Amino acid sequence: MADQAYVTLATNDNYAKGAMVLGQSLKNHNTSRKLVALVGPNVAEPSREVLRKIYDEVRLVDVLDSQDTAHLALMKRPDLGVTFTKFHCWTLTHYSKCVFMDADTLVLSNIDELFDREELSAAPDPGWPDCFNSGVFVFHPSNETYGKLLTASLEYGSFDGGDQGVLNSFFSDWATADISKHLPFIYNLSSIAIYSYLPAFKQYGGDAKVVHFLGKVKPWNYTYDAKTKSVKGHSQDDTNLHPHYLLQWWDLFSSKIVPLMKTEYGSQPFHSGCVETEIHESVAQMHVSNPPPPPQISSQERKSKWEQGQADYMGMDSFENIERKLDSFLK
Ligand SMILES: [Mn+2]
Repeated sequence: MADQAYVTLATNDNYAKGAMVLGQSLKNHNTSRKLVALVGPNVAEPSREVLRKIYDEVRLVDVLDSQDTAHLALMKRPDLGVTFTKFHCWTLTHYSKCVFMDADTLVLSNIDELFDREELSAAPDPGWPDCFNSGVFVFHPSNETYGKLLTASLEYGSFDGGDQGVLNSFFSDWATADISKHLPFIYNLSSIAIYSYLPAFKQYGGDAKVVHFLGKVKPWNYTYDAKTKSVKGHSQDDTNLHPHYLLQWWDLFSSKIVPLMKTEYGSQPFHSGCVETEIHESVAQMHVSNPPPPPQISSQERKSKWEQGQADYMGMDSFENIERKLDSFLK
């Protein structure tokens, strides 16, 4: 087991928070594998120190500073910086097999059985199920594969601008060649899928093992009141994060991670996102007070917004409301 590891990537201090929660969630579920965090140069030293407390190995990946082909590749395709940083996971050749997990994922139960799978195993992407989602995948570190991935990036670019596009082009037979490389969806459950197929979520959601907070707004963009255990919305709420998983993320972050950050940051300020009602009463009040109610929209308008993927997930189209409606149909 010592030659197998979970690997994640944090490119800034926000994603570092995600990586901290992810690592802690893997530990809470007693993984027997090693934990590796790749960090970019923009992650502050106290954040790296917190990561070192949770992860067995924290590795700085500075593509700009590297003497390898990634540096050359980056000069030709500067837009693919984060992608090349992610591909560095293939250079961890002191491990025979690894599971990569995005920093915006959260583990809900032990998933060590993923190491029974081979490269490249991943779950379908909810938006285009013939593509795999690159938020969770099993791979074999290899400098040769790493080199080929960089070459492929330069040659063909990325059809979605990120690593998922490159990886799907590179492992192009994933959809058809070997069903054992299709991870069940419960290893990479994204909220967007919950809303697009709610009855399936009601049927299978309880088996979820990994939640992936896909989309622009991430758990760390919210604020959290630990006293009332409530998550407060983000003003530009185009989010589709499931409130139940969002709360789980914040519960872990506020109880296990924030204390570590307080120790490492010391007198240096850092953004925890936690609302401390007792200490800064007036400031806290501003954070917890609800935003003004949105103007009422017609059901036609609402329908077209929904169809454009702009559901009011925290309000009228909240999971609870949809569930209530669905229950009334199913009765
Ligand atoms: Mn992600």
